[in-house]
Amino acid sequence: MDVVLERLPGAVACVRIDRPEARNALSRAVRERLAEIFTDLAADDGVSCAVLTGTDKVFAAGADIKAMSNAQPVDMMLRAGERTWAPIKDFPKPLIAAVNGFALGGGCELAMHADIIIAGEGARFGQPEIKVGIIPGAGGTQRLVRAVGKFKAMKILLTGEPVMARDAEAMGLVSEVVPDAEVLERAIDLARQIAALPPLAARKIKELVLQGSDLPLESALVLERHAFQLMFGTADQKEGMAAFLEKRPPSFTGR
Ligand code: DAK
Repeated sequence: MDVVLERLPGAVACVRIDRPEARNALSRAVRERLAEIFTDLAADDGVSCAVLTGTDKVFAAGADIKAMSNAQPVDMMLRAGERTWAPIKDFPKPLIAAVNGFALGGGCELAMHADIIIAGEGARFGQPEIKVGIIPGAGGTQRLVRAVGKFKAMKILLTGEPVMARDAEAMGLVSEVVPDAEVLERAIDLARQIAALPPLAARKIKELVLQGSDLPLESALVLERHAFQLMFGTADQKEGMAAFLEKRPPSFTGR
């Protein structure tokens, strides 16, 4: 199995890409399995937050170059790679990427599909597509510039050179850097912390941050206002506020 799904206590799922012999290159089989898993997790009421990780040496070295090297434009159109990325792009629950080692090309783009990125000190992020004569194909030219700004993004995209975790953190591409051996544990702890909070509020926050950042501010603020009002129809809002006022821990139900 190139992709392993583990359901963990605390409403957390851990998805691990495990194809070390090809540095976790995102073959069609890997992408189809990821798509299947994220479609299932989206519908699974027992999962409130997911962690996506690789091996201790590599998160993912990008799309499978061997499978693309002789392709023609029509082949790429017919493969419709975007189909397999869609369930990750549209995953409605918080997603944390736990990155050790290389996150290159499609691997860096995959990490950027997450909401939070925890990286090991030895992690490296890069978009080396230009070195093999192509450009990023899963949002690299768009998500990277939104994350780090034009001048950092251009340097990474135009040189193809990777950046180390600490530099990635400084430019806003990484949420937190921890020692390599602690990456997965930290990501799972964080996932449990988030999963213990009202899941409907978490989903709305994710939806608003992602949709709102591409809208004019006034339209985004209207979306936020409506979602804020909607929260008052949830049992978790009543419970959260009652628990605060009664000075007791809340017991959220996800309703
Ligand atoms: N694809 C296929 N095989 C790969 C691979 C890759 N991306 N990366 C590594 N491998 C394979 C190597 O070919 C080698 O295979 P064998 O020779 O043993 O058969 C094996 O993994 C070990 O690789 P290395 O010997 O190179 O291992 P090292 O530890 O020395 O180096 C490395 C690790 C990750 C630094 C290095 O392997 C590397 O630079 N890999 C290539 C990184 C890269 O250029 N990535 C960008 C690929 S292009 C799309 C969406 C997205 C994309 C495309 C389309 N659509 C929605 C349509 C994305 C494109 C890309 O990502």
